[in-house]
Amino acid sequence: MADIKPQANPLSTNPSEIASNIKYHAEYTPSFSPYKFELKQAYVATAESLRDTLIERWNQTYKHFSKENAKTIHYLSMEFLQGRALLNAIGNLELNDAYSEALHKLGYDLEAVAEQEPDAALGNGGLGRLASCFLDSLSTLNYPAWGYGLRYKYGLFQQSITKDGQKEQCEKWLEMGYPWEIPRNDISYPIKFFGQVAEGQGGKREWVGGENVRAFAYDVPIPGFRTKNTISLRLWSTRVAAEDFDLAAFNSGDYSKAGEAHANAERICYVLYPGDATEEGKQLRLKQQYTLCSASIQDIMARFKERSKGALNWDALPSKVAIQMNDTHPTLCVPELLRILIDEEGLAWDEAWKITQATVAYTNHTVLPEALEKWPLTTFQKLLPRHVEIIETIDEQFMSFVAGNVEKSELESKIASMRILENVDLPASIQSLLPPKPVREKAKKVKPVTDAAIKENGTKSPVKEAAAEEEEEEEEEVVPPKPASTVRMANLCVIAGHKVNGVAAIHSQIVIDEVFNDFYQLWPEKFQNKTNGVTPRRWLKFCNPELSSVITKWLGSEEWVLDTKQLSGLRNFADNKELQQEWVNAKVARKAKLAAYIKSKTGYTINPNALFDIQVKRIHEYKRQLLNIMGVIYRYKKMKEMSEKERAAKYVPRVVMFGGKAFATYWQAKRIVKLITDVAATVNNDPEIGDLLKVIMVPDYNVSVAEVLIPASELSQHISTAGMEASGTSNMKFSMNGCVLIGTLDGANVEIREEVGEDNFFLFGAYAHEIAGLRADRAAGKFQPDPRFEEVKSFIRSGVFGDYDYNELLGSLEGDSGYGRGDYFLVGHDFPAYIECQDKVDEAYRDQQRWTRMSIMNTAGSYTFSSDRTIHEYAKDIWEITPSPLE
Ligand code: HBZ
Repeated sequence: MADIKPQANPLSTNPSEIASNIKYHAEYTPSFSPYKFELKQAYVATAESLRDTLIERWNQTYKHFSKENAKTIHYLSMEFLQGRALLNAIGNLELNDAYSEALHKLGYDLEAVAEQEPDAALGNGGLGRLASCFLDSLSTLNYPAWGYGLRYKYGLFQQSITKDGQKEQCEKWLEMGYPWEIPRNDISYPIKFFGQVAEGQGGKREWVGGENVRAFAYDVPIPGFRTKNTISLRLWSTRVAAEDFDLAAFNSGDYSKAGEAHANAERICYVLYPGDATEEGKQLRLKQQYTLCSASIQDIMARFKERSKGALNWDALPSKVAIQMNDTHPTLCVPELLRILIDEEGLAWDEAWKITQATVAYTNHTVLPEALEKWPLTTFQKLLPRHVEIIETIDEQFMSFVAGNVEKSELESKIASMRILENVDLPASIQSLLPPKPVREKAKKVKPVTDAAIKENGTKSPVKEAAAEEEEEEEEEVVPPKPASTVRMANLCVIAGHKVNGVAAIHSQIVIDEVFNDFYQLWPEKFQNKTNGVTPRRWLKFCNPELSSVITKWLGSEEWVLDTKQLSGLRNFADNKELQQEWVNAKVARKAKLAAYIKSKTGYTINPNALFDIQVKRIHEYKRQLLNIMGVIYRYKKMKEMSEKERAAKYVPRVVMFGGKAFATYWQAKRIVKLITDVAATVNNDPEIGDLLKVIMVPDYNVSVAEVLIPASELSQHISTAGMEASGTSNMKFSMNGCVLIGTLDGANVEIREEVGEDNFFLFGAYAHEIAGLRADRAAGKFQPDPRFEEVKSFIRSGVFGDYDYNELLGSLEGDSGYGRGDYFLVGHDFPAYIECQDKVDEAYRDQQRWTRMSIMNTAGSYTFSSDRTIHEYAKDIWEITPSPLE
């Protein structure tokens, strides 16, 4: 170590020179005291050394894109779940050996150094991780692309698991600095909120007054695999520009007034999804969305102008720019693009609308009605008055379009379901198109329910009270208070986007048949499916080197990393004993690593020979972690009722692992976490059960934890109520890593099962088309719960797992308890099928040869779930872009 001199060797691939470059960064671009060179410092200096190469490639890539002036995709997302970058960058650049050796010379181990990196967790689940996989594929496949997001100061909260369940702590990924980002101090845009719209010269709309902040760019280079192309994830961070600092207030000693603008501006990028129960919270969320959209649109337009070289023609924008809205969070890019084109660039409405429509497209990721974003019109009006005018115009023009395209008798209901503004009076132009209302037999005296009446009635239902009065005085009719007016973001996306896509075949069909069926009738050509995918670099090659080497050996080359179709070639060897043995060895190695990890994080010792059964995803009622843990409880109860011999004969040893975060105010989800931890505490300490069953709640599930869990998995659970999970992407990662899935016919499970084969997938549960009928039956009191389900609920209530009051959780599974929606997610209905299917899992696992075959068939069948395939499809069918490799 002593003989390694600090010296800048930015692009070297020679281990000694890399070591010098790392030392150079530790000493000449230090983020730490130069007297220390410990693991943390070694990590930062190593990251900075790699960054040199990334910056070089990044510069060349965008210079090249600019020269080619190729059409570019701009992927706008409120979430990017990047995870760690070091091993991913080293892997994509194929510098693993060089960096290992360089660090070795400096006295460090690459893996230990990489462990120092905090996860960049600027997202909360599948939607955010999908965006990150897409960037990896865009870069690898050489597509001209930009990712756009927000640089949250605090990432998704850190979760700890205590005896009371989940606790949240603030996350601090930026505390030690983030060596992967390049602050672009020269790239910033003004963002305005509030103010008024005034009429300027010639009727021009002018948005004046209000509050101003500036969004500053931070670029995170995204290297591709086996290519020099390196694209950028541009994250915006908000600050106050010097000219908006209130120097007079500061000098007069009014520091809070002077500091207010700073606090307001910086708050925008503090956290992802701040609570939105209050008006302030709603405003903050809209401010975040608008910041992302406005800064990105200004950036995109500035680049277009620059590349136009004096021959500016906005009509050409769609031939150079594609914008993808990752769910509805970036919807505001529609009115923002229109606003700039019309108010600042002077285009006429029709032209601007045509350009906007041809540029933007929308991906839907959910069918849950409560997840389809709606914002109160009043909040919108205060914060973005000019955008409301624009949205009103889109709404009105859309309604006239509907009037020309549907039966007159249906017009009112179609407009009500599809227009953007909800509970807003129809403009006269539309009103006049509706058929006249049938004349009532007898005009009634109307008694409106006023706010004052509601207050007077206190907790009594004003509607019931009024109804009682109506009985006495027949002439009166009660008119309920007018519901709040809202802006339906998804409707705006569908109307404005030239394409709308779902993320798995079954989901896209539900989007067409149910969620947006009225729109589909109008524009069938807009709707597409783009089944999700995951990057095989991070999710197989890098996280599971043991299995990757086996795959490479048997396929004869490593081409599968870029062409996953080749994985299907493994089918030819699924019964080969030699491959089976190597396959098992790889899995065993990863299971040992996971067992050590579990020990270090939870203190529990798990049996590495047990079946590793994993469910990791956000905690949500529809994902049914509750079904899983109730199955575990049933298993435990039956084990307790058996003799030791019977137990051993019926069950294979299992470790059931859960991981995932519950949104901080989602109480029912937090109760599920609490139940899991209570069950774990009882089962894991039961000497009678020993290694036959262990339950683990893995704390603080994130991308890096997934990279440890997934390669070690043997069974994974994807057990959502059919029709509710748009796609799922961890199902793809598990399958790719030779894990067998137990699941419902939901999301991408459907396609995974088709590819891996029915015999290699444990299917159970109601089908999507049956759900509505089952819910109706339930509501009509026709559902007879299985006695085994009732047994589990009573067992929990008996206090075996502690004295926590589980009535609110269990009540959600009952029809008339008043606690929930009458088992809306049909846990009770699917329970018997689920536990019977789990018995089949035990049986299959007992035959290790059969199991290994199933495992190989899963990896082989996962070939189509690469995000490379997904990105090629988006590129061709939606974005119309082509690759533009360097050199
Ligand atoms: O998007 C997920 C879907 O649940 C999952 O099925 C799919 O695979 C994945 C990628 O397409 N959706 C989310 O992760 N959604 C959110 O996290 C979300 C966040 C804020 C919202 C609504 C949804 O307001």
